[in-house]
Amino acid sequence: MQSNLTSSMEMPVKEEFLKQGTSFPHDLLTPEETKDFRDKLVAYLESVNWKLDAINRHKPHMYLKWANDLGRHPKLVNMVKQLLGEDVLLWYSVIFVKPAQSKGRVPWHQDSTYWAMNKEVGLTAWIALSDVNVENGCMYVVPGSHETGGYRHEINNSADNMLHRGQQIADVNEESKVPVVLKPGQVSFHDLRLLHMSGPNQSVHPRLGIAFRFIPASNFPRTLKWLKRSATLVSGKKVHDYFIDDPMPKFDFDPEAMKSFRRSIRVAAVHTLFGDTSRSGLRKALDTVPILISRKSADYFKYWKNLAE
Ligand SMILES: O=C(O)CCC(=O)C(=O)O
Repeated sequence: MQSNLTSSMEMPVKEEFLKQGTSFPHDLLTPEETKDFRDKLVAYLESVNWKLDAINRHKPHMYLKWANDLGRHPKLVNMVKQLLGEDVLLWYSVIFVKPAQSKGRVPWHQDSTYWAMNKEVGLTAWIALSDVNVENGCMYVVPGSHETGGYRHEINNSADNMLHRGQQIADVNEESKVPVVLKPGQVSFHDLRLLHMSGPNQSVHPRLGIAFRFIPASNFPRTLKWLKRSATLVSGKKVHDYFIDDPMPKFDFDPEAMKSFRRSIRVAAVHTLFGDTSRSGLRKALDTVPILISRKSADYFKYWKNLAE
């Protein structure tokens, strides 16, 4: 992989990203910024007793001002623009934290399966706010796998699966997997079609990361177009109306932003459970039932509860 690029990305990085579907590590934050964002993330984690669920780790940039600042960080946006073009939407984010000596893991998957975008174009910028290495459960990627087509995902609802839909690909040839080792303040990029996974944290320190999902502004979800999802324009101009504009949180837990966030997760739940029109009714039912009757259903009921608020 490309070693340590700094402020602006050269053409070879774009070439590498197009060819490998991934590029890392890249220096993003100064040590001061890293400490500041890390302290704020840890304060948030303390406030939820380090218990992240299908709601409180999703789209934090919608209601935590610091997370919004991080997702719109000028240096980050500049890097993403070079990979996706001038007009860019930030449409999702996820806090990916593994407490010290925790079993949580992420099975092999392709993000494209659950992003369900009209075009398979988009990327994740995964920002490390602690050291991220093999011992504490860094991601592994299979470079080039973004060009090998869509894999069949099955549902695996084991308690240690950190993916809220429990999806996994069973038969990945792991020979060419590469660990995505990052220092605090660095970022990695992966294409939405790239095969990736991560193991448990076997170290005595938490692994702290936050993922921001970006798409070119021309892209949009192919599912349930009438039930609009929301996104933040971070560069250039809007080119369609398939997304509602996210309001910018003025401070953490800004009530107006919270209202939009609650709507956004309700909509995400409906899209997740019922949205994929590319699947037949029977396949959809077969995929949905294990989610509904699993331990994860408690999280989904919280989505429904939010419907009333
Ligand atoms: O943080 C991890 O270990 C996995 C992240 C991931 O699957 C993603 O960002 O798509």
